[in-house]
Amino acid sequence: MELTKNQHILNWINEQVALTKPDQVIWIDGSEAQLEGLREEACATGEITKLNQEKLPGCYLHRSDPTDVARVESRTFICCKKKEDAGPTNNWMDPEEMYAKLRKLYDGSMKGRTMYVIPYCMGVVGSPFAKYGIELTDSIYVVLNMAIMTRVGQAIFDQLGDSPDFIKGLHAKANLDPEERYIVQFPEDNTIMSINSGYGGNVLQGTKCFALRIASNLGRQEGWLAEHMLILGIQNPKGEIRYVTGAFPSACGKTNLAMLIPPEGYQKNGWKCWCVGDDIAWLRVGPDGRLWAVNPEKGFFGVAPGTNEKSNPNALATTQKGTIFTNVALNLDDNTVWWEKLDKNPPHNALDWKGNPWSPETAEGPAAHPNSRFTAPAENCPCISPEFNNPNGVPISAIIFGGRRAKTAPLVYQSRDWKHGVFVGSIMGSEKTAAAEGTVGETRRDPMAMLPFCGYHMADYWQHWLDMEQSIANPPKIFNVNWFRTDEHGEFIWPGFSENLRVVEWILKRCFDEVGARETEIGYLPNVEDINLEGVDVSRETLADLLSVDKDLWKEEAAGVRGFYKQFGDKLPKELAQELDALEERLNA
Ligand code: GTP
Ligand code: SPV
Ligand code: MN
Repeated sequence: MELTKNQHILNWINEQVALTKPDQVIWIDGSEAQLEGLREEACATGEITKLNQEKLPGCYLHRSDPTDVARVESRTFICCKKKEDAGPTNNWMDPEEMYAKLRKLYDGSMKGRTMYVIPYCMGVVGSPFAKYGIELTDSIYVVLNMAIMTRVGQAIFDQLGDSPDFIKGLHAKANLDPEERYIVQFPEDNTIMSINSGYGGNVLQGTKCFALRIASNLGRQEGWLAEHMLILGIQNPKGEIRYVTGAFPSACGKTNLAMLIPPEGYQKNGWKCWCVGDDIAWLRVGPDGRLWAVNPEKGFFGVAPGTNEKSNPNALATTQKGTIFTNVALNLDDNTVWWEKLDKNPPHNALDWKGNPWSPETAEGPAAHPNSRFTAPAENCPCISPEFNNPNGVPISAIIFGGRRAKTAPLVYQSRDWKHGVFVGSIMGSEKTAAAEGTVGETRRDPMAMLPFCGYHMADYWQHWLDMEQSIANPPKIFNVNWFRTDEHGEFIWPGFSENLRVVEWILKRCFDEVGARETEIGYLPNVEDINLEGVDVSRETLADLLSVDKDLWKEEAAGVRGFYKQFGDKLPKELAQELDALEERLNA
């Protein structure tokens, strides 16, 4: 039954139905009864498997097609009228040409299938910052995931009333042909179309497609920022809670930092951490001139491998009910899930992520795919912030950029000012992970962790960041961190995870003028004695090493950035060109 009389919505849906020709259309009202019916149906067809309901109540396993296990950047497009507006870092095609190509692929693609109409909201429904979307999909998996990741249901139609102001999304699994896979954003039409995929960020359109690629365009027009950032609240022994955001590339530690549990000594002294978000932040200037962040999502689509009782107990606890696991291993003995580094007891009677028999003795590959994921409700998280549903969000003291760098970047450094901070974000580099297709380990530039998610010209995006300075009377301070420096054996030097709070503590002290720093060529670095090492097995010498700046490596780095900047030509903001010149001058002095 139709859940709205909004003619803009009804007309658009009628067109998509005429194109894709589903056998039936089901409107998602957000009720538990309807979702439960869909879970049963998906279990019956094998699309999902019900897990041990005593150990993992409300949890299910899904295996995606083995050719469809990560975002596909090579098949992701920004289709605006002018190629120039998409910029050199996005794939582009003329919108008319793309629509024509897609129409052929979607034509009749839902014959024999059901179309589900998912009304969803990014942000708190009814709040001034909320944005609405409708995703049409032929995948129950997508419906169930969207119901965890976003606010779904009748309330969205009630809010929309007769308004045409919603993001249109069409998703069809079609035949999952990787050669005909398309993830397409039409920012000028507020439209998203994805086809021939059933995986994560490709198809849960509220997340990367909308809340980053489309929303980054809206933010530019409306004067705010849509960012690939975690949001974390840090409560100190005085009871003050200070908030930071962190932009690290995919699979570089956002979820882990977002759910950090303070080291024991810190806990004893009264430190607590609160998770507001683990992947996406929408940032706006508040009436007080500070930058305020909301998390537009309602759940976590987190990396499973590496998540364990020690590295991220909060994430593990979050996944113990109402969670959908994708591409992890199935332990056949007790019908639970397993992934690499969950514990030291891999199951001996298991199915791997492809559904093939797996045991540690005979294993030829990992049990779980390196980009296997959990989709878990944020409300399950033991450290979810009381501000999670606050429509105004939380005020941000620091913005932290970071990536995986084996050598170059020190553990932490602070930018000299906002402009230099934008420069630091723009030159972010990271070693590639399994979160996207391609060769793992290669270093690539990933400005602000937004390379795959910026929905317009990257140089215009930097200009927008620079312009924001004018409207933020009390801007957050900008930092860069690197948890991933390695020694001569390739082992991580810094223990990371909980211990990262020691670095965040220094960052917050800098924001509130509570600690000094030493000025270096690349920015302000901590004095070695200013990072608390009590209760952690890291010596002052090791810390000094982690905080060292190798000028030769940085000269190479600067040259690499120069090469990277070249592709932006005249569009590169002059402030960033000047920052690069100044960095090189300091290094050569
Ligand atoms: P996306 O969901 O893809 O955006 O990833 P993310 O940025 O949320 O990354 P996540 O927190 O899931 O971490 C990815 C991987 O990095 C996991 O295997 C973690 O165990 C590992 N990791 C996270 N934090 C640290 C750290 O401080 N040190 C080390 N060595 N590894 C870390
Ligand atoms: C990422 O790759 O940054 C993710 C996973 O968070 S996905 O939703 O698939 O983009
Ligand atoms: Mn992400």
